[in-house]
Amino acid sequence: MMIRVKRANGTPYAFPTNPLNPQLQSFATSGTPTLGTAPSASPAGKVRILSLNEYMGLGGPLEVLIDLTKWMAPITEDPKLGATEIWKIVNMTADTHPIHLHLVQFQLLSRQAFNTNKYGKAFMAVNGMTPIDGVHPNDAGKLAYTPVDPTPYLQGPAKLADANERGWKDTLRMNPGELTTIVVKFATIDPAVDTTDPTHYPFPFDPTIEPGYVWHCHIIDHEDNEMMRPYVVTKP
Ligand SMILES: [Cu+2]
Repeated sequence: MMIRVKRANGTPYAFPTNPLNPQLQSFATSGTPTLGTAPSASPAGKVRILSLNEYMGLGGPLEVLIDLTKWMAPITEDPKLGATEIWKIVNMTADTHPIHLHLVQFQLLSRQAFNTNKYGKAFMAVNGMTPIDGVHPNDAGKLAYTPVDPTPYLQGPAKLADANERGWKDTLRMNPGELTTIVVKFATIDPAVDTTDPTHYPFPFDPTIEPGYVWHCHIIDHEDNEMMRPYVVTKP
């Protein structure tokens, strides 16, 4: 469903522009956001390869995890304030997960299927099968998650966003057997914030202070069963 908000006098509402987020401007003029495909702007942002995992026991799944990593393990996502990052999230589980990032809004770039068997084997070869807690080596002798690039395992064409998900999102469904790629700028999308003022944060507050933020699956049984990770925004 599309909702169009008009002024009281009936004339269309003109979106204000935001120098930090030109996508918002293109959304206003074209009705559809035009997304960049590479990190841009200063400071340079990272491309991160992340994963959604199910830890299986003899009787079925025991835990769902992000990066095969438990909630209490040290922080692995540390974007710089104001940076644009690409997050490639590989869903290795059998379920769709509504993934939610605190603090920011983001946009969907694409979804693409991957060979789950072959990718799973490559992933397990370097990360093992048991959760990583950052303290005790898991069955691959690891204390930290090692990203495995899904590119060699992709299948079929990349799919663009559905019509109902072409705006700013704070939660997005990530389907099983698919790589979901999002673009996220660690800045506000609120055009009322004067982001050209050098004394101003890209937010009306300082998001780099402790304890930081989280990103997680929004299914309550999943988020309460470790499908959640802390992240921090660092000073550029
Ligand atoms: Cu979930």
